[in-house]
Amino acid sequence: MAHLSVGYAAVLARHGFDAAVLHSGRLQKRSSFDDQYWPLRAVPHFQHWAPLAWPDCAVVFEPGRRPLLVRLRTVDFWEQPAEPEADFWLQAFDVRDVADAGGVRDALPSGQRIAFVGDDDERRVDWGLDAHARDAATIRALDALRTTKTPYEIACLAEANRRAAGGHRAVRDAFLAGGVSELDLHLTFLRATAQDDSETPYKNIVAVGRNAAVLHHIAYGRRPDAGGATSLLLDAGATCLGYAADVTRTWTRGSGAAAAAFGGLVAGVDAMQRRLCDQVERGPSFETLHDACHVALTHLLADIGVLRRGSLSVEGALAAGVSRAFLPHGLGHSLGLQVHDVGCALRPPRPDNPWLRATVDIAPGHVFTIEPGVYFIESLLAPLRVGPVAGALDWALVDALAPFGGVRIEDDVVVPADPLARARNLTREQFDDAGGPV
Ligand SMILES: [Mn+2]
Repeated sequence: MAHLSVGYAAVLARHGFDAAVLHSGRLQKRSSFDDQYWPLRAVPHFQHWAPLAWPDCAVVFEPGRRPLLVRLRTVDFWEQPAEPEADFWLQAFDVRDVADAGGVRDALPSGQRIAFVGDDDERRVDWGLDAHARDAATIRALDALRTTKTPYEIACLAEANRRAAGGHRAVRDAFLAGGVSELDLHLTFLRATAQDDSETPYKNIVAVGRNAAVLHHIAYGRRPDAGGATSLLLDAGATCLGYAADVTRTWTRGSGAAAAAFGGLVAGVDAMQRRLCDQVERGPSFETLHDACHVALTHLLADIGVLRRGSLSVEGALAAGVSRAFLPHGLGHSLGLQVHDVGCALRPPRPDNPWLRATVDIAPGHVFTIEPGVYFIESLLAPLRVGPVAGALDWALVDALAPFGGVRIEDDVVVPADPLARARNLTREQFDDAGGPV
């Protein structure tokens, strides 16, 4: 908290503010035709101070004073927000509980240059703050305070990974036993991690077989699988005090040549992913690592026979976009209070890396996901099938692997301060299971 106070004081001074008022967020209606609301997704800047997901609360920060937490505790016999999972952090605050929105406004400072930190402009107006209070440059500077994680934040991310790992183990076992639907597996994850669906850091991706080629497959199948050779891609996380784990594993099941070949692909992506995690070090830009991933993937495609040996050089395959047809998304992204965290994509990626979410020069304390994959997405493969390098690919093998959808392996890694040390892998230290044939 002292660290945060120093950072906020410097940003406010630089941008001409005397204080900051942070809004926890407002409940969003599920439909304007009804009076039901989504659970609150708190404003991450507010959560940076206070892991509290209650609507319309405020943190007031004034340099040199203890931060003030204004909690809106309405008397409501319909619902009450959940208690936070811990309350040790309250010691750092002066806390004022108020019973209505007017009470929140009365508790806020006035007559100073105040920065409003939140995404709800109506609330800014309600709270009597003028339009200058909402300043994009100030928000960007506050975002930058979240790029480098403190030991406390890394401990939260590690705990989130421990929780997610338990869910992955339970889902793996249920999938390998067979006879379950994607929805069953999703519910298995929620039960094993004691999370409600709205509490997971992002919607679980649970994709059996061909569905793994839909990168964000969340329309879960209801029918139990009929057994036989197939795959499961599970991208599912957990949180600790607002901090997210983002973890993906891919498992295969069953026998036969295609299952064995897909198992080999999973093992190959796993080995490549481990090497990429070991290359996470201070200095180069994240985009350099993303480029290295495409070189490694091109070699992997040749190793498993998708790219015919001797048909095309690595450079030729890269220039023809072969690896990009199998891996359209970025190698990873920054991780913290947001699953796609702030501060690491201040410059846009090169045009040939359109979906890359992190371009920053890698520095100690940054936390990234490393999540290479290989997918059989027909809309991306179709141009290759008829293009100038079509003959360099074994399309019979591609078509045999396509029913398995794809593979992604994703860990959360911390960039070490020591240039000779390996990056800390928060996921593997909890869960060293990458899938592969069983
Ligand atoms: Mn991710």
